[in-house]
Amino acid sequence: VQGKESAGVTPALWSSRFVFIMAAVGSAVGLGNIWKFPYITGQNGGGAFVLVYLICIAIIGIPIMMSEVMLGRRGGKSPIGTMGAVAAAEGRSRNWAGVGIMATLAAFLILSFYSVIAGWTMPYIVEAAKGGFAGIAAEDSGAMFGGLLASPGQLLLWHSVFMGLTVLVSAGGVKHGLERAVSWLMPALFVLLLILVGYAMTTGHFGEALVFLFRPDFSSLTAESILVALGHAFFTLSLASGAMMAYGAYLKKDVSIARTSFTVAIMDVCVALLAGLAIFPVVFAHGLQPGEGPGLIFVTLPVAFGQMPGGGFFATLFFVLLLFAAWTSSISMLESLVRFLEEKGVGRVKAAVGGGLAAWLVGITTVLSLNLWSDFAPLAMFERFEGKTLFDIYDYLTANIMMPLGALLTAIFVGWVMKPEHSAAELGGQWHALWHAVVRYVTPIGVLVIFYFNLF
Ligand code: LEU
Repeated sequence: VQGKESAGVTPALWSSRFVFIMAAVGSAVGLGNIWKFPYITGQNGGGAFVLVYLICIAIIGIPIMMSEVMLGRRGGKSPIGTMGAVAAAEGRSRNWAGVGIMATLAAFLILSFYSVIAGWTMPYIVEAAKGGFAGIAAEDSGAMFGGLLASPGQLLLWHSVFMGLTVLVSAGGVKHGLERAVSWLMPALFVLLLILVGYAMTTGHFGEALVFLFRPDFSSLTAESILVALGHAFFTLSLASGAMMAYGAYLKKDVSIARTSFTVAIMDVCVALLAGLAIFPVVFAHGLQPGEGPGLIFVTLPVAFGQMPGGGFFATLFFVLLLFAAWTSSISMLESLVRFLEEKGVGRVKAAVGGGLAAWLVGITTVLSLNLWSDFAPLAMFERFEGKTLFDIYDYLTANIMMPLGALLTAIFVGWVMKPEHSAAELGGQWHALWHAVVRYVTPIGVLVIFYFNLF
């Protein structure tokens, strides 16, 4: 299966385990940790949701990450090519490529709206650099964010810039730009989050935030919150989107997939929890709503920066780092499609530009659903989608349906279709038995149960 015979594609392997970890962490750590995790935690009532999310990461996310990296390395192709090739090598139908197709599609849809949200960081960088947050009140911060959303022109501009940046790196080959960028970016982001948490401790509401995040109140937990937590475990680890499978294809044989996956998942979770600890004290200190929604960090953080000594500097740095974190994630979302097109004989530059352009076009519908189309709820005939705009629908469809479904099929494939000797050859002895039992039983049953309670 190792053949790299596909038309004109000669992927260079990551130069070390460290570099793969950096690329994988770069993909995993992004808006999902800093933008999405706090706001969905706020919407889903805090502690119990966080606990379910952590459980999902541990018993479903990590085993699926191991599976995807393993499949990617074994197949050595785009996720679509890999799934087809590995299935064929097992003597099974090439239709398993469908799992790769769904992952590529999910990544494409996510990229389309991810770019719009990532674009928000840029006007915030400008504003922070101008000192615009100094002493800002919560209402004014809310109004500033509202003003941005109300302007389709601004959103479109920043969405275009961000997609351009994504295509730029993708066209040059991921390995090239990524290796150096991510190795200083992640530590810097970490330090900055620690500084923010340090500030949050001075608000006098840190204890309240700790209780909110870590004391589970199961009465606030609904079947839908559990599905959101599960979906987010995949989203935040870049699973079921082809990203880890595509990056796994560039991984050297002698690297331990299990250890690497643990490292990536732990770093990802730490960033999310730090973001939560930085944000919720500010939310409580200023009487903001935890359930505020997608604007949560964009409304709360300027208030925090505005009161901090040196806040203008830290705010600028923070939004720059958030932009970079989103960038290293968006690159990975484009990768499965670009690799697939390359295998079909399209040149890398053309593939990146074409894929990026298509995602950009779809992204325009997200731009509009934040303003001109904010009342347009195309699936309102289904109760679940009442009041959901196109942006909400893309988010729901990818995180809550396509990703869990993709992960379920991946688990079935590695647990039941692939011969255990073959997965053992990639994963090594120590972890294999435990991993195999988990992907055979725990992951599929877990996902099915959560789906069941959401449908009925
Ligand atoms: N893991 C990324 C994030 O948390 C998203 C993924 C779909 C690439 O931002």
